[in-house]
Amino acid sequence: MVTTAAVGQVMAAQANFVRVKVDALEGAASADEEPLQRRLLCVVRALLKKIKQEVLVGDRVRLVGIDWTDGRGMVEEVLPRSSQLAEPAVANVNHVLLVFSAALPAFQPSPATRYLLSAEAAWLPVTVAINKADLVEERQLEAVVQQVTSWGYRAVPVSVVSGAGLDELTEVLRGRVTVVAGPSGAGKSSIINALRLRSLGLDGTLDAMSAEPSGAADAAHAADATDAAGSSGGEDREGEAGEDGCGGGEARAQDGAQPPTGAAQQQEQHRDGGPSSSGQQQRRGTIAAGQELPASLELQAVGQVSQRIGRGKHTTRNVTLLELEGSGGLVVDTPGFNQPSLDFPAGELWQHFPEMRRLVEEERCAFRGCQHLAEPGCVVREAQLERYPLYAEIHAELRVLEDQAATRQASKKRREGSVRMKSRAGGQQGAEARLDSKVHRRVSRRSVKQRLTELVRDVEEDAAF
Ligand SMILES: Nc1nc2c(ncn2[C@@H]2O[C@H](COP(=O)(O)OP(=O)(O)OP(=O)(O)O)[C@@H](O)[C@H]2O)c(=O)[nH]1
Ligand SMILES: [Mg+2]
Repeated sequence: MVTTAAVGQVMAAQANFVRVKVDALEGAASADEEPLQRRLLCVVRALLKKIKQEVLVGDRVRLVGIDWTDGRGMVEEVLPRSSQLAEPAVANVNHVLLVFSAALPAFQPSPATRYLLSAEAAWLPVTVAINKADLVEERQLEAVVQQVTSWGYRAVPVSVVSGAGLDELTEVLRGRVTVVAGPSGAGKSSIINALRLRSLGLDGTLDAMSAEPSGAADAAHAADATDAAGSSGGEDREGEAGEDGCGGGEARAQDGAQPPTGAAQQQEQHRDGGPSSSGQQQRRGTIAAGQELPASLELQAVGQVSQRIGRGKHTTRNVTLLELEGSGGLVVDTPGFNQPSLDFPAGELWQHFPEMRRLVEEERCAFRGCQHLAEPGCVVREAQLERYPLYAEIHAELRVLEDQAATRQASKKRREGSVRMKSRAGGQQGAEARLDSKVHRRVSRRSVKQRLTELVRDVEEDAAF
């Protein structure tokens, strides 16, 4: 019997396709099939789209209509999620690894705090990696690690050049589904590549991959040259090649790494320019020097840090779920952005500062619902925490946003009023109460009929798949 239904996890998503790794079958497989661990290129059932059921990277899904020969299938159902992040949009994550660099770009408490807050707002455990340890003096590195530790986080110093900290990170990520986030250029993709190669018993340091580390003299040169060329107004498209993760090929090199060539050489790749890209762009890839890479291994693209603006160039463009062999861990590489947006109530802010949370949990703040701002005798306010001024600043920002939202809402209500005029027969105008949209209004028979017709068509389309 040939298996045509299975369960799997969405590893990558783009446009109308998702790439699903199969991990359980419904029914028996035929002897000549090896469906487990297969990656299938899948469409999403039209009915799911109709009910606005999004299919996210990380989702566990039920597949039907599987064609093992062509490697295709259809997502019929999204299984219940244990968590869902909005930015990046990923499901079933249970840990966040925030990557900052000690230098290039330099570690700065204020932007770092905003990244930490946006991770905290997802109510997930957070670990911090301080990357590029090779670029700073031991003393300087220790100071940053101490600072982050004093905020209440586990901080792991890492260098993808020397390999320091990679074993510790492997342990931190073991058995977890981790989203890796942080500023562009901090080295998220480099760390992920290094960990994945390490998990296969290969050398994943930048040297071995022949990628140029930040701070390398020729890297500065290359970055300057790119900047000087004015690469489409600072919008560097490096590293986009092959990032869709949905190409359907089992053994496709994703972000620069190629199937084994055995040679430590730079490789150029090309990609058709998308609508926003100005024609074809070339980019530098990474190749594991003299190492036998499994043909199915897809490494992430690694970009340069701009010497001019001191930031990364947003090399990673898509959210992708990647496996760490042996440790059972899954990691999600994400595009770095410059400043994460904070979108939660000001009253919740203190809970996203672990050092404040600890003080309150130890019942050292006597006031219920205390905002730790103006309340006299509040121990949190008087504890002289290093990040307290940042807390006050961000609290004020969130309050302004809340006030603006409330004003907008009130003026919308005022504008609309509670009565509306309606034309009656004979050109008469009459007043009637304005109902809250879509609350009291009855759906017209025509729309019901139209919806049913569309539904029948979708069901027929799915059945024909
Ligand atoms: N010196 C040094 N350079 C590093 C290290 N890790 C990464 N780099 C370099 O930092 C630059 C940016 O690395 P990426 O891995 O592309 O950074 P990213 O965080 O994924 O960036 P985005 O995808 O743009 O968000 C590259 O030139 C890497 O070679 C490190 O530990 N030491
Ligand atoms: Mg990246």
